[in-house]
Amino acid sequence: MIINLRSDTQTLPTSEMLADMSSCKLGDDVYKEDPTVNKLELIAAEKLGKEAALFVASGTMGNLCALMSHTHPGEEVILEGNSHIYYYEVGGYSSICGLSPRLIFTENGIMNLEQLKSSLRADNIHYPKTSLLCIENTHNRGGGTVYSLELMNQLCDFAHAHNLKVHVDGARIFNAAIAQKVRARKLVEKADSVMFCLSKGLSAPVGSILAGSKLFIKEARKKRKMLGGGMRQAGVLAAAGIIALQKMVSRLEEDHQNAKYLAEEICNINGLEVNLKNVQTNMVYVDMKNLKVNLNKFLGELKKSGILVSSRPPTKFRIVTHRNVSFNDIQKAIKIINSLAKNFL
Ligand code: TLP
Repeated sequence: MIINLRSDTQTLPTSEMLADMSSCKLGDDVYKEDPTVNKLELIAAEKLGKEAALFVASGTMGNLCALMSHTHPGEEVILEGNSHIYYYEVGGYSSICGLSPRLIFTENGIMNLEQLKSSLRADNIHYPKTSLLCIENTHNRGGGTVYSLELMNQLCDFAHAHNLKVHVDGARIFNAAIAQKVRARKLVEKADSVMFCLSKGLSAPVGSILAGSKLFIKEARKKRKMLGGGMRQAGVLAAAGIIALQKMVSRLEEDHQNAKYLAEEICNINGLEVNLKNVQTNMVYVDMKNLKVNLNKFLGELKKSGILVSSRPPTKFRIVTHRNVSFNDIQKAIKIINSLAKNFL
């Protein structure tokens, strides 16, 4: 049996999702005539406390539409140095949006107000115009770390006082909300836009949401079309998204508990290290630098034993807990990781 801890993107749709996907009402969403997509967008906007929302094919497309709608080519966007937009989105901020990145490097993905302040340069003939700040909450490469409500508000207030817009890459915004027991809409209240994924811990098979003001979403809809993301009878996908939003949010807490348990147990395994401080949601980054084996070989052996994780070279791997991995699976995975690590001490 495979225990797939590679990512929460690996979740499969629930049977309720599959049933609704085959029975929902459909139309052409490019004409805004798909009632199921329209319903999902309404529910999503309400959940995020924004005027409007747009169903997009992926988190990457949602972020891209946001960047394109908030900025103009030649401008500068402030990003955390390990952010998904910078690191994993094929450089679309540059090649498609024509933006230059101003990076803030942090220890665990969480930038503070001082770092933001010192990254923002005074107006000068030599510099590009800085027009956007992106905040990733939770922060993936930071370890699934969380920006607190207080910090979100501070960063947004500062950005707005300096005429920047704020976009939240909230692929896992509900994990961030649940981890600090606040409502997601509160966390993004001051942001101009937010993207979140239906296809991660929330278990929908495909799709993300971009939310913001009516005017912003009108622009983003146009950009989505330009990118080839006008999806016609997309209600078949949106139907699963509705269940994801209505029924799958509160169970994320279980994933967080499993991640915490797993992290603590891995800390007791000789040769493996986890920075427990950064285990705040559903991710665990494990450092195997003290084992006498290279990362590829170790992950290959894990795979042979039925455990899938993500490689984070040079010496780390990432484990993500989710709905399709039970507590029982977690216990099995710990045993397998433990006995494998022993071979390389
Ligand atoms: N993250 C994926 C991989 O791309 C790394 C994962 O397995 O975690 N923002 C954040 C913070 C993300 O973690 C991801 C996906 C995205 C955006 C992009 O979403 P998709 O994959 O739907 O384009």
